[in-house]
Amino acid sequence: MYAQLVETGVKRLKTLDEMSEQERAFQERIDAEIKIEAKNWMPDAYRQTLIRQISQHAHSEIVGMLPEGNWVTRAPSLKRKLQLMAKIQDEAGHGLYLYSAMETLGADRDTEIERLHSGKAKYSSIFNYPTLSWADIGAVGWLVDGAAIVNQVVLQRTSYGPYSRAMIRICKEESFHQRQGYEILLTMMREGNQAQKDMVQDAINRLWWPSLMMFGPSDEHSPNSAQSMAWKIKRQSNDELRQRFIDQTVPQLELLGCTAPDPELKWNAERGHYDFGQIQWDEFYEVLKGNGPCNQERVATRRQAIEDGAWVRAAAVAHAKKKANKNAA
Ligand code: FAQ
Repeated sequence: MYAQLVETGVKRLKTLDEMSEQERAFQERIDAEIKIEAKNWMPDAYRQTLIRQISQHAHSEIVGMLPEGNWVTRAPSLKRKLQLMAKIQDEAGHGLYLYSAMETLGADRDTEIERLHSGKAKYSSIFNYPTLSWADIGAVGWLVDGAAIVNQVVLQRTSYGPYSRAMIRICKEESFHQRQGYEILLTMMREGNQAQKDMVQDAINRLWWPSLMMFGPSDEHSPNSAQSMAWKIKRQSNDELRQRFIDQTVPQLELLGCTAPDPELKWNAERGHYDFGQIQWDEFYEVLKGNGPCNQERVATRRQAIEDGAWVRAAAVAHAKKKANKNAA
């Protein structure tokens, strides 16, 4: 596996002969499926790759709360409002586990959050699309959480212990999110009027392709994959996971009685997978550059939240200090 990656990797990887003794011992530990823990020696590039991926992942969870928060005040019933609020709170919790996992690598949370607020740090492209109708909340749960789960189930086996353990906990909660989203859409399709059914199809039309983009660029254009696979940070490639997501989602789409906005989507019996059309990678890279429909709004909202919450943080610190002084006295 490693030798093959050395041959085909987008970035050339070091061969075992080119590695230092420490690097070789590290790679052997990875190959033996022994988790790397915070106190273990690790190559600086491994540490930096994890800080990059985990911080982007944490930012995605936190920014991902915003398109859903848009519908809390307009949820169609008390039950739906409670479900949505619980889901959004779960996403906040996921962000916190992930920032904590990132901190075990020596990264500073405030610095990374500042990078998000200055527009330098990435977060998942999907959250730069708007949620225009209630059906979008169903589609986000079904498609966006569905794609996140396919990616995260594999990350439970990632080589870095704290990230892997955070993923195990997160995956348990994500499956509830996906089901509540699908149930919203199923209810609209089975019990709704024509306008509500049209809303579901419209939400799928807009969110289908951006959900497929969540898995990242195709393997031959993914600069980080070869090294991340060799270090077993990533266990399956972007394209493999995208295909798995499509294969498991199309039957659910059919059960809804809806279609995907992809005329080339069809079962290929020979491959045992669905074939699908060309992803618009220009759009993906534009969103990454900050030019998606909601990039500016998302970052501005996060910045405002930090400013608005300053007094709460100050009060919490003052309270903690007072308590510590009292205990010391
Ligand atoms: N959006 O070489 P690769 C969720 C960047 S959680 C933005 O393939 P890599 C829960 C990539 O960072 C969703 N940027 O990179 C929820 C890299 O940039 P850099 C988040 C993207 O890291 C649901 C460059 O492109 N999940 O949804 C994207 O090996 C509902 C080259 O790409 C995770 O973060 C993208 N879609 O593979 C919350 C999972 N794709 O830093 C609320 C963990 C790629 O070199 C509501 N992350 N880029 O400048 C991963 O598995 C990986 O980081 C990938 C990308 C697969 C996302």
